[in-house]
Amino acid sequence: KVSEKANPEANEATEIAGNIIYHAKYSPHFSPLKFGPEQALYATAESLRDRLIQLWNETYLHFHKVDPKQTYYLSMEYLQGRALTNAIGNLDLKGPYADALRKLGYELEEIAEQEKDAALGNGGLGRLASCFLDSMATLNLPAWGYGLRYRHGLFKQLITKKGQEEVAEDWLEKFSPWEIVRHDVVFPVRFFGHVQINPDGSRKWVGGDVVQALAYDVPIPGFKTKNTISLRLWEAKARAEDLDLFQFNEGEYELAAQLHSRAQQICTVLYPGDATENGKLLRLKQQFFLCSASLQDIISRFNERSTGEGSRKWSEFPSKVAVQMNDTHPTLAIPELMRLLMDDNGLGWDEAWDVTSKTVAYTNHTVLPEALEKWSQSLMWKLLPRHMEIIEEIDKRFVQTIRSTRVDLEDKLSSLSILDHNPQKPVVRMANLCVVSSHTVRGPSFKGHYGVLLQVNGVAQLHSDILKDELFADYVSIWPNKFQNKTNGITPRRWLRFCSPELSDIITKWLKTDKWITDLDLLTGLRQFADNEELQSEWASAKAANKQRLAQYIERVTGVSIDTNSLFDIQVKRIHEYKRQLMNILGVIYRFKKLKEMKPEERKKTTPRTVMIGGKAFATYTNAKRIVKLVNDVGDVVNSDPEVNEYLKVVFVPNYNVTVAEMLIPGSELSQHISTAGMEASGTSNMKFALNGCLIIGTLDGANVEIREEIGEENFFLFGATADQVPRLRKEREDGLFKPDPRFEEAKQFAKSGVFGTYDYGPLLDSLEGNTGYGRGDYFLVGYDFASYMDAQAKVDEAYKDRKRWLEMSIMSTAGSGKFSSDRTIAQYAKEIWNIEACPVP
Ligand code: DL6
Repeated sequence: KVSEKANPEANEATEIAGNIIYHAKYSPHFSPLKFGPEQALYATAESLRDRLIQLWNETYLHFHKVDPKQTYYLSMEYLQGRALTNAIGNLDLKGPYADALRKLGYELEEIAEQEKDAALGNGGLGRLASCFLDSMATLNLPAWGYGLRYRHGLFKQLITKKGQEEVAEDWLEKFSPWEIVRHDVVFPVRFFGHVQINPDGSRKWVGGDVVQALAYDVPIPGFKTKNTISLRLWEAKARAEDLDLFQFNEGEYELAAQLHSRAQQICTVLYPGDATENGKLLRLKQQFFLCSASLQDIISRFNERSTGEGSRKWSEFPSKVAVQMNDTHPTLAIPELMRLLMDDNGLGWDEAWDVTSKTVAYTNHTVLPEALEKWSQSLMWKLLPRHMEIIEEIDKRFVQTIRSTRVDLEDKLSSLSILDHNPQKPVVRMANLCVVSSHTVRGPSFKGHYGVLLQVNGVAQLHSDILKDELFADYVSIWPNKFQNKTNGITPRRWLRFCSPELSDIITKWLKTDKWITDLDLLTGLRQFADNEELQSEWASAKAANKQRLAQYIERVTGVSIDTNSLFDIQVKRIHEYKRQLMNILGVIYRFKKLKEMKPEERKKTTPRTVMIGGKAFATYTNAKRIVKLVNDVGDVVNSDPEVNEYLKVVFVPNYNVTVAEMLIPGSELSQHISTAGMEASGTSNMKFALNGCLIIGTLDGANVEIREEIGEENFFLFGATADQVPRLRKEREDGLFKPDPRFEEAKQFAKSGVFGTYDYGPLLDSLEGNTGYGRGDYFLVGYDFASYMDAQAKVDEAYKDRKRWLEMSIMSTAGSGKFSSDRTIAQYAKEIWNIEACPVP
């Protein structure tokens, strides 16, 4: 007792332990007689949730009182991962929580391991949204995230003899201790129906199905601040009266509950297959559901914060609300806001348009044609008839303006307009709708300066340049100032401080401050010590510990034992042909062949490597699934080859998600970011790896360009064509002028030879030649880049032999990563797009 009095941390630990016991005892979810690791997780999480709710309430009340302009981030994806370690870290309670759990017989890490990932996303776009929330809270910005509460997320990836198999993921199997169901926040969302014209000429959308959007709030704590914001996830529910009791009592159970079942489908999975009309309809419903519920909520908050002197003027709306559309998935926010303003609140077209276009901003995350959304006009008329009227009107007015002001663009109108009237397949082009509707706003920006807010952005400099020069070039000629760049970023809390505490402590020790956690540019202070042997030795021990932890994990989940002295080479991201995992595995195949051909004493001189590849292939993407299968087949053969497996191991890491990334990235030494130049918008895993002192082998694509600038070209293994060479090279490939490197041919022949089993890899490998891929052979230029890729890999092998030089490069990678903090990205969005200011809770 005496020592506890003298030590406030011990006091806090005792209090927390009591609180955990309280939750374990009174939890309605578990028997009070058992306190296993799972109960301990839920009780610990609930004890933290109490604190978060307190902070969240204070934040909400403070925002309500100050009434600042707020940002609302609309995203179909969030990859939150686990929340326990993050919440404990952000609240700066690691010591007390670890002590409290120890008193109860557990280690904090063991309990954290019990938590399931909240994986409501697919890839970089979703994880970016989650990093942004962390930064918004940390920077004390008045902001909200809005998304959908998918019951099963994307899918869980199983690796079997057949390759990838998908099973439903169940993050809500028990329940999520983090979410707070808000029975007081419910909005109706309509689908189908028709437009009714009232006697005064106004229009109203009526009939159809109405489902309820029910809010679940996930508190998002900032790092060492009281500010705790909200990720509001919507769930779809039918009303009780929608159950047809008459039919039910007639025994027609399915018919009776059809509205319930249709409502339930909306939040079942992320990205349901869209090959069928039903699938397309469901995806469109999901997008509209997110937009409609969120906007109704935003409008009700705008009205709730009215000053009391009568209702607010709608013209004030853009000075209180910024809506950020994360890619085109939430584009329906535009016609929905117009509808709510005109049909429900009586604004005229011009006034509603002025408000809407000053409120919305759009981030583009891809130039891939198949990912640029287009919705069939007939489907839109069926599901959202009033919105189609509005979109037609936006398009008509845009076309009229161009015709009257820019005759030179007449022949471009068919591609610039929002509606594509191609008689075979009339569609709505969502990116065009976003660009036309997001206005350049002139207004007072930070600190009273008169600024211009530019409302369409790309996510890395190269990508934003491509948007301006190619994808949106004609729009740029109309609105030269509408487009800008916001290079992506990652949160340094989750992606260094919490996932690699050893390396973080070393950084803090050498910088003599932990302020780098919120001011990442301070990492440049490490440059002066990069060749210091003492730092290098500490750095090497931290890396070795992380490699050890990773090796144990790999053995546990795959059964493959890996050598911690080998070079850990990792490529983890969605499996896609443009990301070129196929080039990676062909390089491995070539390496394997050469190792087999070597004499034992020659092999001993090579650099031993463990190549790890992970990522999910979309369920209907055949070539991506073939790549997964190939990596696994190669792994089976290589890892069991007694001549070679001392020098090469190949592991496919199953079910890649945020938690797996937190294990892989700190233990990495080399990571591959090898997309065809011009195709990866940014990439964010490249930033996470570099921050963790991992060297990059990569092309000049996406954010690689800026990473290389920051960390120094001598610390980056560069290869491959540049974005401006790609069109010419594709043409040469098409015209049969391409002369393949013999190594490329050898690797392909070996892959086809049957060494890796009986699966027919012909169709996959044929996509690297002939007339396949995107209609032309080797669209992603694997063949062209293979030679320089293999040369760069040879340099990696040599560099790894010089341990001192390698460690110096590793330290320089971390030291140059300051720019890639999502705090920097979000501060730029706040200032240059949203015009919002920090609102710290006192
Ligand atoms: O901006 C986040 C993230 C980028 O880092 C990736 O480069 C980009 O591929 C991804 N984009 C998407 C959108 N759809 N596709 N493809 O996920 O955004």
